[in-house]
Amino acid sequence: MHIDPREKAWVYVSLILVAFASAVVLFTAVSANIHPPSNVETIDSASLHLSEEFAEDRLGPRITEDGRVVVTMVAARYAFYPQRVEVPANTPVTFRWATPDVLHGVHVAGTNMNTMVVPGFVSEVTTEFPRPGTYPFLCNEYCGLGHDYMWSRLVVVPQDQWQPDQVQAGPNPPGDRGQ
Ligand SMILES: [Cu+2]
Repeated sequence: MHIDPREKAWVYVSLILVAFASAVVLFTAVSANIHPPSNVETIDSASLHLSEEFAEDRLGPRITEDGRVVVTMVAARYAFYPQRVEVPANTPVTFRWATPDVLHGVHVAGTNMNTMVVPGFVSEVTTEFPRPGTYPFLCNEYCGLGHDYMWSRLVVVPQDQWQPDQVQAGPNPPGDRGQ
């Protein structure tokens, strides 16, 4: 088979580009520990409202026993609950997400907080917000007719002004808090 020498040259160029891109992905994954969020944890979507962690009165930011900031949220058609969440700036914040209905995505515009929320699974992302301010949570997976209206607020406040909604007494998930 005859291949034009110039075409052959461009085949090599594109192969080199693919090899280079793969090498960069591999290098950052190994050296800087950069990975897509990959928390595999299952949950029964149909009974979220009865679960220890995702029941309505247990959503929102909390401080765990070992001092971490954890925000439990539900993505449902068509909002993120709670609809306003306050977190401290310059502090690692772990978001834990579940959905009772369909596939959603969560993106906090202007930050690197971004994950899919898949029915049957708990999504977990840990990130830090360097700049105080108000950011929208936006849904970036089409989830139905109200998808356009699916958003809520994240308020990043300076560390010394932040108060958790709840202080967790037990291990994660919170378990029975004496009720
Ligand atoms: Cu959605």
